[in-house]
Amino acid sequence: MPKITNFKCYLLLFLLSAVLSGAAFAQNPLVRDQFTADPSAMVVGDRVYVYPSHDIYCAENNGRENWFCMQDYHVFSSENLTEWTDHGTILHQEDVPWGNSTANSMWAPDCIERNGKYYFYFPDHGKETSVNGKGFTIGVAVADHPEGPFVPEPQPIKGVKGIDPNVFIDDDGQAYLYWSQEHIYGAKLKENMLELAGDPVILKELPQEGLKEGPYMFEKDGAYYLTYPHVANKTERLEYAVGKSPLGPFDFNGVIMDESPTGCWTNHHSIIQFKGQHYLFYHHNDYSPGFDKNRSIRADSLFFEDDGSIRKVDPTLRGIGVTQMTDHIQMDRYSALSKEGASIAFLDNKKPFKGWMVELENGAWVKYNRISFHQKPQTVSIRIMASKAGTLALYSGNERGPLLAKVRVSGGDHWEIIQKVITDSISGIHDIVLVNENGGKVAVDWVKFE
Ligand code: FUB
Repeated sequence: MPKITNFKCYLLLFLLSAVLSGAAFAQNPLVRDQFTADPSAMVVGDRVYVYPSHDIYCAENNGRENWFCMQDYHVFSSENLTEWTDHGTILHQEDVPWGNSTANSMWAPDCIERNGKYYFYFPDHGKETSVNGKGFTIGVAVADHPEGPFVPEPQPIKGVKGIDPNVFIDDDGQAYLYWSQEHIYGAKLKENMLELAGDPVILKELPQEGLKEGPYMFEKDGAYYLTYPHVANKTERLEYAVGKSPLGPFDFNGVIMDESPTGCWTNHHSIIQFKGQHYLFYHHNDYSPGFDKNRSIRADSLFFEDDGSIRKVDPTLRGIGVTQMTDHIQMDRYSALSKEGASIAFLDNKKPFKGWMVELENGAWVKYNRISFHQKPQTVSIRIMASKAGTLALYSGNERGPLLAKVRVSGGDHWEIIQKVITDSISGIHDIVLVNENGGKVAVDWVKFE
């Protein structure tokens, strides 16, 4: 019988607990086994919780083909921004007492904590409204914990018609609800977080032309940032306006993220500060390039200039967080790629959730940054497929070294896992670069150290 070492035991237990708790390993997109959109991120202590919409595919959704179809919400959390745990369904359309249980309209939500309770705001159609009309209103479900269970209130919030709720609590304790319906609206909330405390106002200093939706408010250094997706040209891009109070007036200040390079018509975001760094959560349609109502949530770091303006965020595949050396390091979620001879493709076009590979022509390279070598690795394994025999070089830092391993591939167009002994000692946090040094085209799935 093979001897099971302590290390193997821990690894088995870790993998088992990851499978049981629904852990997902990050890079972009963050969630890798289902469609997710409209991420609303919230920091609770040492963890980040993300409340996205949950897109599914319905061939004909309530008579409207190829439209959004969302029946429930999951919540995901992480303490390292790398491993995300799926806590499962927190609210289903059938559980909303006032909602139309077949509307498939559980659009973009938000969640906020107040006095130890978690208030989850979500749009839905009421029982009486036409599901394809402008019948959206906004409800609240309340929980004692960020992962639920959430209990929906018997009625939606009075005086609110629209979608995309966002709640912000100012330093003086006053809470505000924002939402959209042709315009972006804002209103004070009562202390109970369940009722409006005053009439809604239209936040009208925003661009007049083109759809605006998905408001997200935050405060930094006394400035109130009203951020929102806006169709300035063909599809939504993320913009922001700044004011001196939560209900404005606001001045348009710029673009946070340009239109999606993957052709996703919508974008929808949230911004948090976690352990001293700001992050932008948003979505593209990574797993569904041909149908942009099946989206995937992502995150990238966000930076402010000295004058308080937001530096535009370029969407990356690498995303955020530090990757452990013992994880499958998905090189196709690269931090840098050679300009020529390198490309990304699905492993299986018919099964997108299997993920991607990076294809490297002779001389091309791929770099992956921020890997934690928490123990000195002895070996590296690479899952690879090569058209013909050749050699790849794996470096730490950049393509000039130090060299970690030379990997000889046999060719023959089949996937193989090649294990090599590491030639240099490495510890701490490092980047790695894989270079196709000679031979034909290779496809690389992942790299892993032990
Ligand atoms: O997810 C459905 C809708 O698409 C959201 O409510 C909008 O913000 C857009 O992302």
